[in-house]
Amino acid sequence: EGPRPLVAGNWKMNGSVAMLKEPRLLAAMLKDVKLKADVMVCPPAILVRRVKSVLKGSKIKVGGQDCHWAASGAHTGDISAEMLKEAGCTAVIVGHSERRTNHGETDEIVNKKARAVQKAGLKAIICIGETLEERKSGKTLEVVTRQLKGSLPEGSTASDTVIAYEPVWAIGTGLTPTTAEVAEVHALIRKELSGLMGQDGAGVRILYGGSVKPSNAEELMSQPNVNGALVGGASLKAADFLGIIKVYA
Ligand code: G2H
Repeated sequence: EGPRPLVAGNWKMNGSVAMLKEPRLLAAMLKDVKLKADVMVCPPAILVRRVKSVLKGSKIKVGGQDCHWAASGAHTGDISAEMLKEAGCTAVIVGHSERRTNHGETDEIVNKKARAVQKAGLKAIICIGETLEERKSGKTLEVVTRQLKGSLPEGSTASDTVIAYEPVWAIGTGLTPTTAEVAEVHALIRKELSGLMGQDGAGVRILYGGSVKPSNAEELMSQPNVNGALVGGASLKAADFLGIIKVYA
């Protein structure tokens, strides 16, 4: 038996006050469901407090999508892990491929952000994953290993760290790796985590992300070392997200 799974919804730059009906609906639908997994939604930072209040009394957790590595200071436009914590977040996604690609975030930057998240007492959901070019040239395992080693702060523990494997070519494209490909990468990540963290490596949740939907969730989530999902598009509608969460009902 592995760690307790986590299904986290990454809204990306989607959402509005009108959309708050979705988490409200989700909370109502999950109210009496006994789940074998934790559930989290990660809305844009400006909606965190409102989502938090909509989810009052529910088990559903709230997370941020990114943060700065500093706790405060002259960083126009940025927000810190401390701020997300104060708003009610218990985790922050760092190093999503959209951050790495669109904002030039390197493993070194992701590492600093993850450390800031952990220092604030939150869980860092660290994203890694290869591009299509890297997959085609047989570099997947090498890239994933390099990103993991570079992005995982020293001293990380099973309780303050979650890894999300998201093949870049599977993000928002409807394409997913085969179950064998997913299992292969997750096994590698588990092995590397054990090398880097010792015993604690076995307790780290390794999520799969990239075009997870109700129709493929069961199969993907049943692979060894897959301890939940990071869900983008399919987390925006309560009914779709529920269809994925139900794997753990
Ligand atoms: C991958 C995922 C969520 P989607 O980025 O992080 O998005 O499920 O839309 O592919």
